[in-house]
Amino acid sequence: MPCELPPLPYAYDALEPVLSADAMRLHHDKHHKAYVDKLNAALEPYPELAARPIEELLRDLDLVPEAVRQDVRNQGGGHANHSLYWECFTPGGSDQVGRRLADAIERRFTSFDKFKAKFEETGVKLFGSGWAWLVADGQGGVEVMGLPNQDSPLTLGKTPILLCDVWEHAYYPDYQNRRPDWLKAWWDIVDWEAVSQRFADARPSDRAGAGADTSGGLSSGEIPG
Ligand code: MN3
Repeated sequence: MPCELPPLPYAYDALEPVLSADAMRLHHDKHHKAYVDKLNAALEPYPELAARPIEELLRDLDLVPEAVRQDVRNQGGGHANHSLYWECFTPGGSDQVGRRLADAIERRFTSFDKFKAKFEETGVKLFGSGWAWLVADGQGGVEVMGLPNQDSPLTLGKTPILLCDVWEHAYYPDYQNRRPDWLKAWWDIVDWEAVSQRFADARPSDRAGAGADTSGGLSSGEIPG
């Protein structure tokens, strides 16, 4: 059962002026679709893998056959990440941060403004292509992470609840080389109601503690490959 490109949950021009209709069309119809097509091609010889949700394969990446593991990581990650990404936005944004999530953010970052600064800094400093993430840590808390390429926090036992694309294709059409401007502007379209719901739905993870003794933090390159 091949993966399908999910339709955008709003019109192409619904996120203007933060993201232009042209940029959205290119990003969704070309870039996201390319990940879907390449994932389907890679999984064609593996119908039993193709039948499983991509999030499940990313969570159990070390169990995916080696011959196709890198494709699941890159193309499958690209598909899963973008699918969630579109769900992070709503026209005009929503500032309805749920109580539990607001508390978790304050516990971790002391204030919402400091969280935003940390998130922006993570996105700006990420070298090359990748994503900035807000994740549920599986123990009732949240963390900000920067991961390269299409690597997913699912592979690290975390539940992604918000992500910002800092690949050049995500912001060059509207912001050219000004990545910091993109990271400041994108807050205006974030759907905090949806993000809060994802945090409420995040299950405790039996793997969240694994590896915590190595750094206690989240740097890139911890994903088994
Ligand atoms: Mn992208």
